Amino acid sequence: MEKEVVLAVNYALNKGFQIHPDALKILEQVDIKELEHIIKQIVKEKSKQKLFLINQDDLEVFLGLKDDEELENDFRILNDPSSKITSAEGIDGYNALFTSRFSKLKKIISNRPEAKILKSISSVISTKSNDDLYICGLLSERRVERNVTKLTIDDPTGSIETIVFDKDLQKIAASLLTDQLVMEKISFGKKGGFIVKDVIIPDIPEHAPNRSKTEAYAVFLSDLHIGSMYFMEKELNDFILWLSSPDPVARKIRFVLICGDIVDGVGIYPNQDKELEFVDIREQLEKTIDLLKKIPQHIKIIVTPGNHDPGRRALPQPAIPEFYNSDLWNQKNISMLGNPTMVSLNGVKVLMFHGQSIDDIVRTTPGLSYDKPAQVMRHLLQARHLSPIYGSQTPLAPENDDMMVIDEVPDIFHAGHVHVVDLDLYRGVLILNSGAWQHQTPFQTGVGMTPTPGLAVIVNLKTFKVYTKDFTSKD
Ligand code: D5M
Ligand code: FE
Ligand code: ZN
Repeated sequence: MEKEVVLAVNYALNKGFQIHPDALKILEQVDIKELEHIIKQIVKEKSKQKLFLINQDDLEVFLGLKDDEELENDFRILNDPSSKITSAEGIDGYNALFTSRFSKLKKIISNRPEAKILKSISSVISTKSNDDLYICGLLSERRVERNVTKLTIDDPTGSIETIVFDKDLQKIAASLLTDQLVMEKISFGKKGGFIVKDVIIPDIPEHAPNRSKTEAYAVFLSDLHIGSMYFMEKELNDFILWLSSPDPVARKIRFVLICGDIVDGVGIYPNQDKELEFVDIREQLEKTIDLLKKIPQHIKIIVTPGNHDPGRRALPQPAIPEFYNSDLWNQKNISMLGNPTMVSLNGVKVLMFHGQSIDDIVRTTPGLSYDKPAQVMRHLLQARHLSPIYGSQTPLAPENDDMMVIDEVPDIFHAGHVHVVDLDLYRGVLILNSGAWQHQTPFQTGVGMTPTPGLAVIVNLKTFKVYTKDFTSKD
């Protein structure tokens, strides 16, 4: 018997305990660095219970070798665009999309008292009044000229240019995202023009999140980029092996969420083939399923697409088509869903969105940056829209229904895309960006983007406590 095992056994014996021979067999297999801690904890717990025999069960429960069957793993799909995608065409399609966006967001803002006295833009333009008026519309343009900010907003009746003089209101105006819904309190200027006296956005109310009744954990991942030369296979594999280990946290994991850029794809950017280990999309997906199959069956895996995955590029995206890899679709514990999607994990509502729009927003909104994606996500919650800016880099499909509107406030808002782990809590909603499993690419080095790859973001669904576990080797 190893010296450490003898010491542990003597410790228990000196405290008046007996150790069952089956328990001893397990003790002999435990990592010797952990032994002292484990035996002390078990002695402490069992002393409280006045039970002075340490048996196999005690050790299995303590080491998490025995799964806690009480842990719930209730999974539901609350909203998946995959089956709703219609692809309306051309100008008519975009008119329909924006009409849908306007009416859905107007409904969201209608719980504000001011919404009861909203005037249409055409009626405001054609009348003159000394009273303050309220209007609302989608922000089509923001211009900063000398000391003023000009906001142009559109509703289905017309378009109006409004002027912001007030310094504080100009700061709010600077944080607005193009094509988001804005409500304005305006007055008629003495020299003409419409002066903005207040800016109101849809926003989310203070939110009391749903919690899991039992201490089940979920792991949040994204941007694996399988197939890329920079994919961190060793680190992701270590993470997957850890899921089957006796680590007490690993034993409680019931869900793994993968929020887009599962594979690196083919033909996504110029000369991508020079940076690919697998140049065939099917090979990339085969590699993916080989890895995912190593995750224990009692863990539910949710896979949603990003801009590198096969299928439609424009938002909303349907699930990665079965056509490319039927194995991914045939696993009992894998759910293939679209982007964005809302799922319920033991009652906790998680909104998953890859995060393509973050690029456009960082580029056009002062004060936001790639190293703080959670702040950008906060703006999306405030705008109640996942991808407001139209006509920039993020392609939006001309759907009749704007599925990118955040109708329902989630408990957890999960995105990826920018390869940086970041967390925030906004009005009770846990915002998290799950980083990546790809080393910094030459493109990212060139533009000065510093990713934080190889971190698993783990959330206790009962307490909402967040852990990040680093799988990058330090040697
Ligand atoms: O994107 C990862 C991040 O890097 C995301 O913020 C976009 C940016 N990125 C990566 N490649 C490009 C190119 N070619 N142009 C502009 N921005 C880029 P990912 O979706 O993982 O590629
Ligand atoms: Fe990515
Ligand atoms: Zn991406």
